[in-house]
This record gives sequence, C-alpha cells and structure tokens, in this order.
Amino acid sequence: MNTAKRYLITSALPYANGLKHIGHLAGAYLPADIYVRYLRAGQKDVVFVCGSDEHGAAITIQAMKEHTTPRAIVDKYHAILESNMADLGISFDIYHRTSDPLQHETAQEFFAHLEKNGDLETRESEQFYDEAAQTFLADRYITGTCPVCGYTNAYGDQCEKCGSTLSPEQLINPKSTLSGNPPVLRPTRHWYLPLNKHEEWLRGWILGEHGNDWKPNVLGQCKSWLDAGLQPRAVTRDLDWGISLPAGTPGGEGKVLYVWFDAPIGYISATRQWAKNTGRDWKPYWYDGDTKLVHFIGKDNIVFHCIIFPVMLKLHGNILPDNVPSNEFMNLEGDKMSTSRGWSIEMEDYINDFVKKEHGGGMLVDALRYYLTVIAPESKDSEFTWKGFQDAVNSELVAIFGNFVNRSFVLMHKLCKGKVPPLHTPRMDDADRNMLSAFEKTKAVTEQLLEGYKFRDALFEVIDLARKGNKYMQEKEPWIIAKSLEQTPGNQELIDNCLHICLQLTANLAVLINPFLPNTARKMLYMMKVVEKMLDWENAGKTRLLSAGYSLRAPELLFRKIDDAEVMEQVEKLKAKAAALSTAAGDTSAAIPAATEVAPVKAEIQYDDFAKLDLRVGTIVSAEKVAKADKLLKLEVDLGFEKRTIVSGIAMHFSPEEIVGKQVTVVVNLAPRKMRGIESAGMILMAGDADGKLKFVNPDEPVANGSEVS
Ligand code: B3M
Ligand code: ZN
Repeated sequence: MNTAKRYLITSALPYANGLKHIGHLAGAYLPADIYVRYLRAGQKDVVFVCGSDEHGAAITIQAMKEHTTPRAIVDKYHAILESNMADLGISFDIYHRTSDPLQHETAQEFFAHLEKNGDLETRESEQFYDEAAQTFLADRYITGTCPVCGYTNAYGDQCEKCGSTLSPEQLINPKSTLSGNPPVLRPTRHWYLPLNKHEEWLRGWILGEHGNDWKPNVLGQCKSWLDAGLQPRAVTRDLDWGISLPAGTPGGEGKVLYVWFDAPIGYISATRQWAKNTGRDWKPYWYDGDTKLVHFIGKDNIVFHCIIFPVMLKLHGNILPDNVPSNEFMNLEGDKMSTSRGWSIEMEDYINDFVKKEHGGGMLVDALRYYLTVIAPESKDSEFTWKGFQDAVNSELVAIFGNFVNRSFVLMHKLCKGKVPPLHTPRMDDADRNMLSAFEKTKAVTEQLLEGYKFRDALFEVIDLARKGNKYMQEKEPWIIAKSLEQTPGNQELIDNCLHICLQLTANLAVLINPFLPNTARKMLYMMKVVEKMLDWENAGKTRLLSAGYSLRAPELLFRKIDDAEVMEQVEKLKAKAAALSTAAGDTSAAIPAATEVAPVKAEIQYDDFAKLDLRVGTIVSAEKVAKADKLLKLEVDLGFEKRTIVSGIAMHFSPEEIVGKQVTVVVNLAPRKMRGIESAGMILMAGDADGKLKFVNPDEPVANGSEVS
C-alpha cells in the first residue's frame, strides 16, 4: 500500500517540435494519468507535472525545416500539445514549458550550485565545427554511418536504426546537415558532469535498493550502462538556442546548457509554477524524503532519468525518484510508428476524427484510453491495429462492461420501479454471496497491480468483474422469475436481490474504472445520481454504495460500437498519409520508404562505358560468415555457366541462412580481389535505402541463372 506523505508524478516532457502520436500517449502520459487518478481517488497529496521541452537541436532543426524561428516553432507546438493532452483526459496539474523564464532561473541556479561546489569539471575538447556555416555542430546536426550497424543516416548522438547511443566522433564519414560538408574539429571548452565519480552509489541505489521494484527493462539498461563504465558527460553546448550559462560564468559566453541538463529541471520549474498558481509550497515535493517521486517515460529516456538526472539531483540536494516506470514501444499495423514517415496516428488526428466529431466524444476518449491500456507495451513492444481497436471496444467495452451496466439499469426500471431494490438477506444464496465478495477481491488485486505500475493487468481485473456480473445476471435470470410472479409473488425478493447486487456492482465498477476511463465513470455517476465523492477509492469493494429505495436515472449508452467502415477509413488514411510522404520524397509507392538523403548523380558516361560491364543473374547456393570479419559473407553463386565464390560486405544485413536461394545480379567481369585471403570473383549489386538497409537487386520474376542484364 502506498504510504508516502506526498507524491510528485512526472511525464516525460515532449519536444515541442511537432505532433505527438498515440505511441507517445501510451508510453509516458496515459499510464501516469491512470496512476495519478488512482492516487487522487485515494485522497493522496499528489502533483502531476509535465510541459513542453523547448530547447535543443530537435527544435532548431524543425525551425529550419519550417523556415521559421525556434520561438515560432515552440509557441506553435506547445499550444497544440497542451490542448491535445487535455482533450485526451491527461489531467496534469500543470503543463509548463522549458522556455519559460522561471525555468531559465531554476536551471541556472541548479548549474551554479553544482559549479560552486566543484561538482562539475571543465575540459577543452575538439568538437565538430561547420566552417561554411561558421558554427559548432550539435550532435543532431551531424550524420554519418553508424559504427555498430552500418546504417548510413545515423545521428551524432544516436542511431535510430539500431538504437545505439553514439557520440559524433564515432560516426564513419560524418557530414554537417547545415552545409553538407564534412565538419572539422575545433577546440572548445565545456562543463562536464563527472558521472564516473558516481558509479558506486548509483550501482548500490539502482541495482541494490531498487533491484526488485524497478521494471526489468529499466534495470537491464541501467546495468549495461554501469557495467560499461560511466564517462564524464558534457552539460553545456555551443549553440544560440537554449538556456545561457549563469551570467558571469567565466568562459560561459555564447554557450547554453545541454538540453538534457535543462529538460529534467523542467519538472522542478513546473512544480514551482504550479505552487505559484495555487499558493502552495513546492519545496517539500523536491526536498522532503517522505515525497514519492515517480517519472513516467519511454524507453529511450531511461539513462537520463535513472543515471544522469539522479546524479544532478543528489549533488543539488534533492530527493531521488522512487521509480521510473518506462514502457517499450508500440508499433502500428505491422511497422514501427513514425511521424516522419507518416506511419502514425497523431493524437491530434484521433481527436479530430473521433472525439470532436460527435457529441459526447468522451466515450471515444475512453475507448482509446481503454485499447491503449489493454495493449500497453509494459514489458515488450506491442502493436496497435485498427481492427484490434474495434474488437476491444466492441467485444469488451460494449459487450461486457457497457452491456452489464445497461442491463442492470433497464431491468431495475422494468422490474423494480426505477429504484434500488432492498436486499432480502434470508433469501440470499451462494451465488449472491460470491458475487458480493468478489467486489473486495477485485479491489485488492487491482490496487496491488496499480501500485506495481501494471496498468494493463489492473484494467483486466476490472473488466473481469463486469464479466462476472454478466454471468451472475445470466444465471439468475430475473426476467424469467418475473414471468411467474403472479403464482409466486414472494419471488419478487429474488429479483430484488439480483438487481440490488447488480447495482452495487455497477457502483463499484464506476469507482474501479475511474482511473482508466474517467468519462465513463462520470457518466455512471450521473445515471446513479450520486456525487463525485462516490468515486473515492476507499469505496471500491463496498457492497452498500447505493441505498435501497433510491431512484436512479434511465440508462445512457456508455459506449458505442466502432463499425467496419470507420476502421477501413482509418487504415486507408494511414496508407495514404505514408504514401503522400514518400511521394513527396520522390518515390511512387506507399510501400517504398522515403529517401532522406539522395546521393548526387555521377558524371555522365557513354553507352560504351556501360557496355563494358557484364551483368548476370545468379542464385546464391551457399553462404557462410568469414572468420574475424564482422561484415563479410562468403557466397557461392550459381551463374548457370559456372559457380563462383564471391565475398560480399553484407553480413550486418543478412544472416547466411536467409539468403540462400535468392537470385542476385552479379558484375561477372570485375577483376578478382582477395578479401581476408579469399579470392572474390565478382560483385553483387545492392540497393541501400534511406534506412541504411541493403536489398538485393534482382529480376521481379525468377530467370535462368546466367541471364544477361542489359
Ligand atoms: N524531450 C525526449 C523525448 O521526447 C525529451 C524528454 C525530456 S524528459 C525530461 O523523447
Ligand atoms: Zn546503428
């Protein structure tokens, strides 16, 4: 049971550089909101903070793309994100922003505090500089080949293909995205947070103290960071968009705080702003040991929240997080969700297409919240499909939960004069008693799951209770008893008992569903003519929430079905959006990914030059790895007229097993070359897409081995 004196709950601050999709919602916002609503229902002292992350290269790059200023970008997207979150029922106590003066002040004080105590180090280092653009380059402004997976479009801080965290010096063939030129190294002085000095306590705190209560995916990532050894990390940058170093910091002119130093401090300034708005004191939330601080984040933010920010907090004298529940990713219709590729459902889209389209869109907010929780990527990646959404809504929300509540109300009006009937204890049987005792059990289990951040299982328990209600009613069949009331009028008591229990169960369901589906819970309150106070968590499990004789309203539909046409329309829309984006990037079909960078066309050649190449189709008949060469595969290719050994640098892209039997195009008259002592007699043609993935170039239908390509 939660026993902290107060709670501070944070959700990762989304970059105000664009729309955010429902994968983001499912990752860091919805689970936090469920947790917070649960705490609030338990009368806890809780503050839920979030805001826009408005600094860093994510913003300046978007400003370049939209041909406008960083300020215009953050103003635009901050407003959209704030309203999207509110529309989907994410109940922040404050949605702040990191460009706010209060954040500048808070972050500068934080930096100055660490600097004064000697907790930061300065070092001169060589950093990439774009001579044409006359500026140092943020990691994000440098792209090149990932040293880990060979992806050609990796960023200087991260490879989006394999997820490796990188630093720009590690990139092979680095290029500036500003001028396209290779950057040069120039000396510059920066402030570093010496993480290496904190390894010991971090290890004890994370793997020791929290080794059992943090999620395995979070512990796993932390452990591999710690095992690899922590390095000092620069916390300043040469940039002109961001929070400048405190005035008077020697050598600090022209430098700003690194966005990942500034952003988590955004949680603190958000709390300060909330305190200002409400006349409360913010300090206990960040300094008192009896505060429980919980950060809800996506998996790509783990190291920042579990290692770097805790070091900053400790040095600054603040409390440390009690837990950092992080989700894995949510895929969409068989592919990775990505706004830039158009393969995503933006929160904004769902709001426009469903919520705002109809009166009482709250049920559609809850429908989305329901499905996203049911498929939450709590322990592994999961997948959103429109069909899955339809099924979950129609066969669970409508058919189980909605149906139970509706039948209880309809029958109560029909068989009990629109009032809560009394319970006639002497006529209760085991089924009645079992049904009543399930309330308390469900409460206890749901509560335990919520406190363990297992929202998906918790929601399942609630739906399961409704399922039990349906079964109970089906077995009792009060409508059948009603038919023979003339002969046995005393059996009205049996009808009363059944509906009394069903209505108490309905009241319980309202309390239990409230953290997940707040609009539904409120609609149920209205139908039951009870006040908000009934949703207090302590009411869950109680069997006398509604008094006998109390008259209730007519039922209202809690949910509506999602029909096939709606689902089809969404799938079509998704495909069209992805296709439009890839056509805009110069492709012709939706299945073809967008090229993000196109190599310039080479110098013109004559036909004779081309005719010198002898290109043939062959079939790979065997493939094996080359010892001590990560990238090479040794292939045997059947060219019809002979078999050849060809060594190809594709081992990072294909396993030997998966390519045997494939047809490929081979340059057969290329002079042989020795690679790792093996003579390679030819070259296999490959196409590399924007993802850096390699594909074989082969005929669209099989042809005879040895066929000429011309
Ligand atoms: N804005 C990164 C992200 O959206 C970052 C989170 C900050 S939380 C302090 O993934
Ligand atoms: Zn990579």
